[in-house]
Amino acid sequence: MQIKSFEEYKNTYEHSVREPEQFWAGIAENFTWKKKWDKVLEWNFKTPEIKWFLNAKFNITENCIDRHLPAKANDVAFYFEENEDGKPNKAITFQNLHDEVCKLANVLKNFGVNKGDRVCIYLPMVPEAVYSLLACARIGAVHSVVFGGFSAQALQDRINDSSCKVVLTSDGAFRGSKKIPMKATVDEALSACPTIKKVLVLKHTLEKVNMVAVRDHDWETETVTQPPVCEATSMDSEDPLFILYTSGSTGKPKGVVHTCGGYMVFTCYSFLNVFQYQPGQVYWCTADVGWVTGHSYITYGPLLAGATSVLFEGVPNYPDSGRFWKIVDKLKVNVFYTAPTAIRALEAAGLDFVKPYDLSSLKVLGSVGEPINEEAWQWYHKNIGKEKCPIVDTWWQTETGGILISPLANITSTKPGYATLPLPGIQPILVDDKGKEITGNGVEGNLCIKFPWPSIIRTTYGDHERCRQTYFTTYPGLYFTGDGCKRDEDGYYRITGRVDDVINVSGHRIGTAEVESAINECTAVVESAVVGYPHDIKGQGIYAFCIVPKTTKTHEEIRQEILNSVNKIIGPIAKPDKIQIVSGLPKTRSGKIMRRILRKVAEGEIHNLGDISTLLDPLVVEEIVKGKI
Ligand code: 7RM
Repeated sequence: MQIKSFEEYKNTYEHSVREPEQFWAGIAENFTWKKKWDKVLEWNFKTPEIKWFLNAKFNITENCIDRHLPAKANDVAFYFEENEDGKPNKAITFQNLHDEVCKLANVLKNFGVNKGDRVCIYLPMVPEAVYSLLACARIGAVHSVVFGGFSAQALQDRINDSSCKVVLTSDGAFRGSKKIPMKATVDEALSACPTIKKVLVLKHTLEKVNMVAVRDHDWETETVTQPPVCEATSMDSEDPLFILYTSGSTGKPKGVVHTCGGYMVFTCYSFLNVFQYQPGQVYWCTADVGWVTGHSYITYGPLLAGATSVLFEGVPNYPDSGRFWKIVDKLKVNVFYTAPTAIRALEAAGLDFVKPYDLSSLKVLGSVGEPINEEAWQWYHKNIGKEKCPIVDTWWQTETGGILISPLANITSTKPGYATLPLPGIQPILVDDKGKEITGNGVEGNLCIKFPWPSIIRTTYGDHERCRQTYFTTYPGLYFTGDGCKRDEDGYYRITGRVDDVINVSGHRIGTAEVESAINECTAVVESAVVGYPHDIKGQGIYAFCIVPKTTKTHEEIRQEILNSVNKIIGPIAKPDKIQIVSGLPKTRSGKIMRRILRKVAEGEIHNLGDISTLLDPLVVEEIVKGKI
């Protein structure tokens, strides 16, 4: 499955476009199927309906675990590095992983979880989080992981949207020097989640928690008594594997649905090729399982490839900003995959945190989540990779399931800021705002993909029309990514950022509409408009313009109310960095907020606001510019 040279990449790519079905069937041959497919692909981007490896039967966990046991039962699947530095290392072998996943799968079965049922996972970055995803997959339950930084309200919305039956959680989470409650948040969420029957609670921070009789159960007590075997449920290729909620430009987050077969084939193939992982190497992706990167490149991709990974519970700057490099040195990490926001934060902390550690084990560096600026790229290349490690700048989305555009390590020559070239099977196309294809090189446009790949989104949970509307109607016949993109003279792709109302804060996608609706819940605020602005560390920060009528409250009191409301409705990750109180917003005569103007103000481009003549009241712009924070 691994491409070995640029020549081979070009030939493989050409083959994958000419004969996609034959190409992907060849890749799919590398997995263990109980029954092979009758047909490789059926697709229609209009409805949309996309099916890969039709009627094939298998279970992804047998491919992640059981398949490796004869040769590597005692090889390490995960090194677990705790939040607290200096704890003895926990090494989890493939056999251990098998046993823990089976025990947990048995608990889920005893809880009445059946194939197709939804299970919500709300856990910190502990091995049990990985066990949870796999235990669901083992019995055909659909996991819906909710990132631990989301609030009770956000958790409740997600549980109810997909009517989950069970929640897997812990007493709390460590975050640097702090302990964060999780069970208490679950309790609050469950005050209005009628479909939840059982809650399994892991003891982790050892904070006292409230256990509701009949509903809540202790993790350890339930799992220890289970046999370490559990037959893997036979799944159809197109049975759902998981739901993962993600933000878009409008409305509430939508549940992106991925299915078993195509997702398995693509995450494994992309993992092996992008990182050029070699047997025996140690791979570390610093993402959280709450995001798609943690699904595809901590859990499924590496395990399918039989890789040894690092699982890290902590944060980059605790106990100090050398933590990542200390772990790289200690575990002799060969492949390191992180986000630009972390790189920028560690760059700002200074080289004194890098110098004490031996980073010579590193062979490949990766970046994901947002555009990487040239300065961060160079710092990473020079100070971490010592100018000998390629940087794979991997572009992809929750909806794409896996990496679509990226260099293949040591095969594709890299360029700072460029995701470079599409993986085999990926057919990107740039279109103008009217949907006309922009051909040739040295051009820029909206990034679309014109042919399905195995791990493309299948639907948005419970609302197929929303999936169609969001991704397949803007440019009929194409999957629209929501990203702007350049194709340079060499045909290399450079993703420039979202062209819709989505803000990317530290690699986390946040919809402006969601933040606005949370702000508008404050009684003091009558209307708000939220835009992104360039932020040195986070990539983008959140700037909120809020209309507050005459009040006796101070600005600081109102600011606190707004922050509390966002924290409560979405979570701390969506808190605005800047809040400006205004008496009006720039609107067109038809009442549409002109975000273009607000974006410019937030960026500090106050002298070049463009045409404001169509505004209902051009004077509000003057006031907004004067009040800029
Ligand atoms: C994997 C992930 C997706 C959005 C996507 C882009 C941005 C991600 C890159 C990137 C430039 C990259 N999934 N994005 N990777 N932009 N270069 N290498 O992040 O669903 O959470 O976000 O993130 O805007 O549309 S995601």
